[in-house]
Amino acid sequence: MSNTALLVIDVQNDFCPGGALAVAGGDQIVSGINALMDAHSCIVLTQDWHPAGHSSFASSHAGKAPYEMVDMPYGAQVLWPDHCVAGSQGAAFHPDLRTDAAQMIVRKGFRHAIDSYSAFFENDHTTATGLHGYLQERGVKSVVLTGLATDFCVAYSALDAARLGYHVTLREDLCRAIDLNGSLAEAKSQMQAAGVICEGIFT
Ligand code: VGL
Ligand code: ZN
Repeated sequence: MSNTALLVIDVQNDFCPGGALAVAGGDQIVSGINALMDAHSCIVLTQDWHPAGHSSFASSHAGKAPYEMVDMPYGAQVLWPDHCVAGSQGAAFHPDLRTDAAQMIVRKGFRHAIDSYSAFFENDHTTATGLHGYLQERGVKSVVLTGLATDFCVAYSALDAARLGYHVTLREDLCRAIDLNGSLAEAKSQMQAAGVICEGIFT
């Protein structure tokens, strides 16, 4: 539909098997996302895009290990293995993703001191990426979400999209999750409460 955008979140090498922050089965969604592109006239890709030494990396915090938490000025932050360093092979899209079909690529997480899971706002929930303005100017009213990871960047994007007033559909079969300490169940209940429609239940 012409007022619907397909958002493909972070289908990058580092989130696929063999990558620095590999999501189980992350590569299995690529062909389905490629096929779904044929049904959309507005296609946006996002790319997690961190400077070396980013504050979300455990390696930037003395004595901290990946998956531990720290308090940042904007709230609690999970510490991750170094991943998606701008310009690296790990930050590149999965080689089979049809990047040619996308009209817009949003890079996020490029400020040293703040992480950005959502395609719309950084983790302070205030600093905009510019995607909302782009979608508004293209007359988009609905978004369909796919990509990695269901319980972090996809969920944060879905929740922000709902808050901004878009009709939001999550293609759960075209997403894969990290599932850290119950984060998938938590993300799903938050998305359901926000009115996000979940389609293509993945079992
Ligand atoms: C993501 C953790 C850190 C994601 C990005 O794409 O879900 N997760 N950076
Ligand atoms: Zn990241």
